Amino acid sequence: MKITSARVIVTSPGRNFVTLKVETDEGVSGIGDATLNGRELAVASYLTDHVIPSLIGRDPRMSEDIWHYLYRGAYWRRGPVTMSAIAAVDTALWDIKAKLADLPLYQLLGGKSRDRVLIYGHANGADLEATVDAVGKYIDMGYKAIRAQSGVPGIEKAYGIGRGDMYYEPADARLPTETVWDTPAYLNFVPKLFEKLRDTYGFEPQLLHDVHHRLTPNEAAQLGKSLEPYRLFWMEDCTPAENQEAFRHVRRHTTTPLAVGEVFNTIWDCKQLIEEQLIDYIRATVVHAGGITHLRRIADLAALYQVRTGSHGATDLSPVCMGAALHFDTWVPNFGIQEYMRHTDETDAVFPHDYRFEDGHLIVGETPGHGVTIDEALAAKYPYDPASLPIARLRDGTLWHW
Ligand code: GCO
Ligand code: MG
Repeated sequence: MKITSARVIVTSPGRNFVTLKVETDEGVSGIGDATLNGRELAVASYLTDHVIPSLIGRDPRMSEDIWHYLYRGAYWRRGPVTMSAIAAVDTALWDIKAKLADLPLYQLLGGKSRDRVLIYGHANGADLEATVDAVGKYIDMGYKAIRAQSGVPGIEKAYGIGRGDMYYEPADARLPTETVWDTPAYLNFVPKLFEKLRDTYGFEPQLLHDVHHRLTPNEAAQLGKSLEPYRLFWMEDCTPAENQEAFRHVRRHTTTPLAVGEVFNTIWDCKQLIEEQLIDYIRATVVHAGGITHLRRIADLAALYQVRTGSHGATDLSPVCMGAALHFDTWVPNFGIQEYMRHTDETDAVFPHDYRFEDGHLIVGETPGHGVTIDEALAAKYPYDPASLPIARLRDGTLWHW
């Protein structure tokens, strides 16, 4: 059996997505997500110019060997562009493999470890009251776990208050929008938000919060401590994680659970965080961390240290990634939670899929493969629409972490 062709499909049904389609001489094809928000064409070129020519003629069932061929064979290892490209190939090959076996993908990983996948959605509001109302709406929709982000008095464009209620869109302009960040204003406000949320809704809903890398380790430790009475499910990306040792300080000072990893590409980015038990949840996901083959390595390492998974699932990860992630989540023994921001109707129409929302959970489909396809004729109607993620500066102009 051989790969006969592969191509990259760039489409923008509501937002940009990059998809790899792999075809074989047996008529079975598979697709993988390769979307890297704000850097889409870099991955498209990496695939088209460098990866696809080396795939033609290979046996698509040799997904492990192909993974290592693309990882080691490039000589230049790791990085978001390379690893998103490898992920797209890997996801497409698992899709093909499962179709050949006539099984839903989770069966090839080891079968179901659970019937349904706990998910969390994003409740956002321009101020405290609006955020409290937004959380209430998610509770009414059946959500069991909700991430709360709010506008902060004194900060004009706080992180997390994007366009759209049910989906989240931070890439808002051709060139990065400049936002201003004020750490003291934020640290004063966030505990008040969670106090109000617990007063209003009690302790049953699981509440999450994303700091989006904005704090120093000591500020993160302070915030974690001040949020302890409100028992968060997690505090996410509390400080940048390039220096994994930074989390020692945070960990030492707070029992608020820590989640990190949406920008990680490989097991090397999280090795120390996991081995020193500095985090509770690892947020690496299929598309940015080398596909199912590599995410499985990360999850297995994490399992040794009782770290659970909590994969990234913002709107900028396509339904193809979400479908593959749900097969992974349905299988992975040390599952924690899955982020789920919905897609627009236009996106859903371009990527028909068989997973479904029910009672605060997602249920994986039973279609052979990962259960997501692409309507290429429809995709062609939505040309690429360049958009960048914002940047953040401190009040004095210093470039900060967005
Ligand atoms: C999250 C993330 C996203 C990112 C986005 C960048 O937790 O969902 O922080 O909202 O900002 O995926 O493209
Ligand atoms: Mg995040």
